[in-house]
Amino acid sequence: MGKRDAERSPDELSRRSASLFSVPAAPAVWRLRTRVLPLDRPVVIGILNVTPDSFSDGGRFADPEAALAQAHRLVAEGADVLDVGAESTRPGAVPVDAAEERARLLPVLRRLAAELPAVPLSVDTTKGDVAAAALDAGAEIVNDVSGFRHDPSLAQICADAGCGVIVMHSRGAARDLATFVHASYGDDPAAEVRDELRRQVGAVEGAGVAPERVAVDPGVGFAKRAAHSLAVLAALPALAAWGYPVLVGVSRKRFIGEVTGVKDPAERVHGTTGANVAALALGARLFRVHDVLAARQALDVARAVFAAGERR
Ligand code: PMM
Repeated sequence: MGKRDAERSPDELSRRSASLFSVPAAPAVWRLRTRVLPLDRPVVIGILNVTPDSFSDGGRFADPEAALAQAHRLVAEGADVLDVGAESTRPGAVPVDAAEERARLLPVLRRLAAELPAVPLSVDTTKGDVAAAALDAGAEIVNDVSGFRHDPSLAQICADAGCGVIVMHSRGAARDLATFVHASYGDDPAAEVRDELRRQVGAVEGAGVAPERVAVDPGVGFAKRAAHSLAVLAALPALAAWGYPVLVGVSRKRFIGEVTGVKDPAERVHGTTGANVAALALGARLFRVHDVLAARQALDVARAVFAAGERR
């Protein structure tokens, strides 16, 4: 049997606690359509919603010029990737048809690809033909909040394009995704989420997407009450152990409002920072956020602390 903690030297104890923060299975890179994203530093993904009705910044960047200005600001603040979405998942949001989604996304994606060529672009869509057009316009990543459940053509399109894919856990149809309609779990919500996500990843890889192009996301707030979101975050090490890069999207979400009592999503930045730093310690490497500057600084400092521990 091992020694009791009281018998360990302070050095031994701090080495052990530093190793709590290193995830052996974390891959070194994530392969995208035309490039490779290093994962040795937390990857900050800036959210660019070109929708009139996103839950926390709805409407502000629907105009392409405003969206471009916001994109430049996010990159100046330290975003490594931009995730551009044109369909809100907000409960009660009006569904957007593919033509409308393309019309909102493509002008912005084309301009971003030309003006910020060093920044990989992700498209947040559940529709195959929207993704195909976005990839043509320069996107490197497809981020599907349905976890490739809604459109059977999407995984094949991604396999053919060789793009990065984000497979997020969710349940139900588009209108229910970010609601509690399907938020019933047994004793171990995180294990249930992993089982379902495993199947979603299996389907994506079955369509021909290479494993090194896959990132996984437990889908914080999607068919999850606050307790479920906290449980899936706490269980991130088991997800990271699969060996795919792990993404979390905690930014300004309702569970943060419930923990902090902050009602206005735009004022949840400090709670978001807490969740992101905790997620980094538990194995996440990709962080989808509205407030890039806060995430960049907090995650870089947290990583520097963990790295100093690992060098000892
Ligand atoms: N959350 C939202 C939208 N897209 N994508 C991924 N991969 N993970 C998320 O958690 C996620 C997402 C909803 O938030 P928003 O309306 O503020 O964009």
